[in-house]
Amino acid sequence: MHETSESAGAVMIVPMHRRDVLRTLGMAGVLSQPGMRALASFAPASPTGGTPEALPDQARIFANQLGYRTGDRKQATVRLPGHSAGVPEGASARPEFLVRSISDNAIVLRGRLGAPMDDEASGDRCLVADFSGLQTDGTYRVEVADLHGEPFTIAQRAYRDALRLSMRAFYGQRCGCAVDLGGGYKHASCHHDGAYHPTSGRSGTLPNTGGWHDAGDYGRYIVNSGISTGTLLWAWELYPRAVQSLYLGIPESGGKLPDYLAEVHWNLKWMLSLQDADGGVWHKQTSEHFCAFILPEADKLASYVIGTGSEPFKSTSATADLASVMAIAARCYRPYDASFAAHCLAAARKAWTWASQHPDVPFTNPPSIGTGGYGDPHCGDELAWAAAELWRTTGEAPYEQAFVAALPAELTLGAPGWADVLSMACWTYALSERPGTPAIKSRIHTATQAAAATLVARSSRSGYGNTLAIADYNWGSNSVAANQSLLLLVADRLSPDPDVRAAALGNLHYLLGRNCLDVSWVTQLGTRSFLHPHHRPSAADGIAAPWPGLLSGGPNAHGGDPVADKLPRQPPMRMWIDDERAYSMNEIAINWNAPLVFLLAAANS
Ligand code: 9MR
Ligand code: 9MR
Ligand code: ZN
Repeated sequence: MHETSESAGAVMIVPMHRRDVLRTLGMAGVLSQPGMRALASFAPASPTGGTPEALPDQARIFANQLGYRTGDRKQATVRLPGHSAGVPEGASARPEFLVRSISDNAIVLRGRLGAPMDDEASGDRCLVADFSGLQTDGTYRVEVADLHGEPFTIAQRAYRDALRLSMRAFYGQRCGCAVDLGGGYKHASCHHDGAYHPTSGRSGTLPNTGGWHDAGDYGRYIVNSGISTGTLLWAWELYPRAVQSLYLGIPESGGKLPDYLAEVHWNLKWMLSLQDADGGVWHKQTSEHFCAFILPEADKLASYVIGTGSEPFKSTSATADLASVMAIAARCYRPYDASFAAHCLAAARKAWTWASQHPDVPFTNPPSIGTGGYGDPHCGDELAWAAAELWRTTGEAPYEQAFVAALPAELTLGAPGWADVLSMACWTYALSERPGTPAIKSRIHTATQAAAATLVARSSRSGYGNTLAIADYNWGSNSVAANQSLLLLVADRLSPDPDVRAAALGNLHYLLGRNCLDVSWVTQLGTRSFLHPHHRPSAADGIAAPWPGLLSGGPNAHGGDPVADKLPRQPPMRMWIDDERAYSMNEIAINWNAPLVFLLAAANS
C-alpha cells in the first residue's frame, strides 16, 4: 500500500475528441492553461481496473458510479474547464445531451443541459444533465456531443451491495476477536486485557475485549462510539425494511439476533464495560500513543482505560452518550433479547443519574496521552440527547422535563456530529410516537424544516449536487455531507417532501463519484474508488486494494497532517489526496461510516 503516485498532474493530455467538444461549447481557449488546479497525487485507478484519467480541468461527465434507482432523481454533472473562460450566454450555452443505451446503442432520452453555473467549492464551471425521466432498468451513458460519460446502471438494487459492504465494514473494525472478511482481509484477535491507567482513578486490570477500532487507529473512544452506534440504531428504527434482513456474513449470522443488530451488539458490550459501578463512564480505551502502521494483533502497547486524571475521572460527554445509546438499544433489542434490553436500560438510567450529577466534566488528554481526544467542553447537548432518548424509551416525565429544560431559547438545528448531538435529542423527541408536548414538537419541526430548506437550496446551487457550505470542507467533510443527509431524511420523515429526499440522495451521488475528482470515496465501491485510506489494516495486510466499504474523510481545506499541509491551496472540494499518510483527508472512521449506512438504508427504502 505504499505505491501512492506523487507526481501525477504534471502532464495533462487532452484527447482530441474532448478538444472538439470544448470547441463546440466555446471553451477551447482554457486548454492553454493546463494543470492550473491539478491535484498533486491523485491517480485514480480502481482495484477492478479503472484508468487514471480524471485529470482536473478536463471536460468530463460525473455521476454516481453505482448508478441510480429506477424511480429516483438522476443527475450528472458536465464540467467545462476554467471559470474565467466566459461561457457564451443563451441557447448555445445550453447544449443538448443524450442518454444512450449500451446494449443496443439506442438513444433513449434527449435533453438540454441546465444553465452553466460556477461552482465555488470546486472552481469548476458545471452544467447539469437531468435524466430523471429515464425509468427503465438498464446500462446507459450520458453524451454531450463527442464527450462520453462512463456507463452506469439504472436498477432498483443499485445500492443494495453498498449498504451491505458499508455495514460489514464495522465487522472489519472489530477489536478483540479474529476477523475474516474473505479475500485475504483478515486479522487475528487483538487488544485483550485492558488495564486501568493512573488517570482513570483505578489500578489493576480490566480483562475486557470488544468494540470497534475507531478509525485508521486502534483506539476505542466512548464519545465516538456513541454517535456511531446511535446513528446505526436509528437506521434500524427508521428503515427496518432495508436492514432487518440484511445478511452480513459475520460469525453471529443465523443466530437469534438479525445480523445488523448482532454487529452493533459487539460494540454495545464493550461500551458497557467502560461504565463504572457509580454509573460514570470512562472516556476511552487506547494505548498512550498511536502504534505504528501494523495489524492490530501486532500492536502490543498496553490498552488502557483512560480517565480525566482527577476526580471524578469519568467524563460527562462519555457518560451521557452511553446513556443515549443504551436507551435506544433498549428499544431495538427488546423484541429479540428482553434481558439484554433491560440491562441496557438499567445502564442508561445509571449513566443519566451520574451525568446529571456531574453535568460539566470535560475531557482533555492528560499530559502522557497522545491518542484521539474527542474532548467537548459543551455537554448540554449530550445531556439533552440522553434525556430525550430515555423519555422516548420509558415515557417518564422527569426525562422529558430534563430535555425541555436543556433546550436553548432559540432553536437552530444542524447536522449532528460527535461533538454536537442537540439535533439527535430534538429529533428523537419529535419522531417519538409519544405525544409529548405539542408546542415543543412543533418548534422542532419548524427548526428542522428551516435547516432542510437551507440544505436543499445549497444542493441546487452546487455544481455537483451536494449540500456542503464552503465552511463544511473540514476534517471529515464527507461525514458532514452524510450527516446533512441524515438531517434531510429526518425532515422528510417529519414532513415528506421529494425535494428534501432528493437533496439527501444528492450527497450519496457526490460521495460515490459525482464530485470534481471523479472518485468514489467508499473503498471497493464504484469504478474509481480510492485506494489508500489512512487505515492500519489496509496498509499492513500486504494486499494492494484497501479493506472494503470504508468512507474516506474527504476534502479538507484546512490541512492537519504533514502531507495535507504541503498541498497547494485550491478550491476546497479539491483539497483531498489519495495518500495513506494524509490522515486529515483520507482516514476512515466509524462515525463517518455510520451516517453512510444510514443514508444507504434510506436509499434502499
Ligand atoms: O493514525 C493516527 C490517526 O488515527 C489520527 O487521526 C491522527 C491524528 O490524531 O494521528 C495518526 O497518527 C499519527 C500521529 O498523530 C503522528 N505520527 C504518525 C501517526 C501515524 O500516521
Ligand atoms: O473526527 C475527528 C475530527 O473531527 C477532528 O477534527 C480530528 C482532530 O482532532 O480528530 C478526528 O478524530 C480522530 C480521532 O481523534 C482519533 N481517531 C481517528 C479520528 C478520525 O481522524
Ligand atoms: Zn483491537
